[in-house]
Amino acid sequence: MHGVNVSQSSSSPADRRLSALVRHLEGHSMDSANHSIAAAPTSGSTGARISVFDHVVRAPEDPILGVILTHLPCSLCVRLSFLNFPVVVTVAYNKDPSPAKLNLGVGAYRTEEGKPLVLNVVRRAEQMLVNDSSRVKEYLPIVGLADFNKLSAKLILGADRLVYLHGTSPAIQENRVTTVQCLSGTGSLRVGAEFLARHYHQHTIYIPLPTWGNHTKVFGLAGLSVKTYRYYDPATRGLNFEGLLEDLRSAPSGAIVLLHACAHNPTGVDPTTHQWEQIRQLMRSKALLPFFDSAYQGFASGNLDADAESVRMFVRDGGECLVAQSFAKNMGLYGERVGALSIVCRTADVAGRVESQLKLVIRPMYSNPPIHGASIVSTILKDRTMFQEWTIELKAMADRIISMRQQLFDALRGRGTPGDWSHIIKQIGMFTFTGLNSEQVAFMRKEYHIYMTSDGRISMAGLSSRTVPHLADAIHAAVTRVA
Ligand code: PLA
Repeated sequence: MHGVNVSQSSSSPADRRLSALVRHLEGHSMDSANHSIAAAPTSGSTGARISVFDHVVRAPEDPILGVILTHLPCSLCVRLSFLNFPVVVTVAYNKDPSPAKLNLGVGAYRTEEGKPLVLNVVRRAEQMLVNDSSRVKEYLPIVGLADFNKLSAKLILGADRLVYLHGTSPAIQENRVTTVQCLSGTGSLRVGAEFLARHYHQHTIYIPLPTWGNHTKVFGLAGLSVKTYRYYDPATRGLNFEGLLEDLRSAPSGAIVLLHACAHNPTGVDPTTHQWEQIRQLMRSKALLPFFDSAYQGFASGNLDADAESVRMFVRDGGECLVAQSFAKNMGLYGERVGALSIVCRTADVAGRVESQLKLVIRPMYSNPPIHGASIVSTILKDRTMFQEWTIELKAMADRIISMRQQLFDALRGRGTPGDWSHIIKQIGMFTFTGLNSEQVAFMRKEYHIYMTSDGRISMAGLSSRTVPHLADAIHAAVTRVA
């Protein structure tokens, strides 16, 4: 509270309203006796009009999945963006009647026709599941579907060369990995975070600056203390490698470090193999614990092995790490919420004990995970033909995104748009971190009906050859007309 302490008994009604408004804006609950929630009856029969939830303040919308807040006064916008809540969000796009509207906010793959895509191999797997009359809908074990867990670990940890999940990581062969099925990437991060908060001696986690907005909340709510390490350099629109090394060097020994396995969100900037190796050496020398977030395996380069290489480097050295995996993007299973948390340990005995404790995290949280998505994934991963079919469809999605980068870059060059736009083709994965500022983003929304997050991130997966010219026109206008 910023010195606001207006007594209810001695203040005027105007003072009291002001006080209530301040409390509302600052998210504090009503605390005066007159508004005691305990005194408010829950039954409607007494005629009471005060809800027991009257003190609940409206929460800000999610910057990526939420609804746009067009009515916010500018002063509040400034305050919210200062607090790291980008106020421009994407789903309000649905309310926009313009036929030219374009949603480049959320990272969800769209076809050249702008339609969501269900992979053929996924449809086929679902058909097989439907036709299999032996399938039942009983609860899964707390840790999920055994086949799914085994195959997911192989997919990410793999071996030096992965030919249809053949070569196996030594960590898997030695039984040192425990894998539990979780609710997509987010759920895997959350379960891992809860486990670390209970059982790991260091409670500080370093996350890159910037990073996916939900990281701060997932780790903070689990009880970890969240700090950042330098990652992106706006001047070069590339990696601030020296800053990154310096920050990790000065982190306390044993601290947890969140690393994006590939296709860093939102910047699209990844370390090179050589830089990864330097990061690995530094982290191992300081006993920093790697926690990989792998939300885009196969989506970045079109190659599942190449996109897992950073993780495998850390597993090959025999050290420990955590990996959160998501099948939302690479199998297009966004709404199935299917993912896995693997914890690579030193010995099989430790892995067994870790798994027993993961069960204690999961059981009171959601008891056990859902069966359908995991069944689709394991059906595909355990069949050689289906696996290969998947890799082909996955590569086609990645290639389309890469070609959108080239087309957008060419369109801006063609228009003579001021600035160096080569970062569009250099960045990797689903997003381009354009470098457009929040005023330019707002301008593009208002004048061109193009929606993106207010940090200037655009989802390349939402673009098509048909919409590139519209986006290029908008960027050109924004850069030339809005400072
Ligand atoms: N980690 C990173 C780095 C992500 O970008 C996302 C999703 C997740 C984890 C979580 O994915 P999942 O739980 O759906 O498996 N980021 C999206 C969607 C694509 C979102 O914000 O939820 C994004 O638009 O940034």
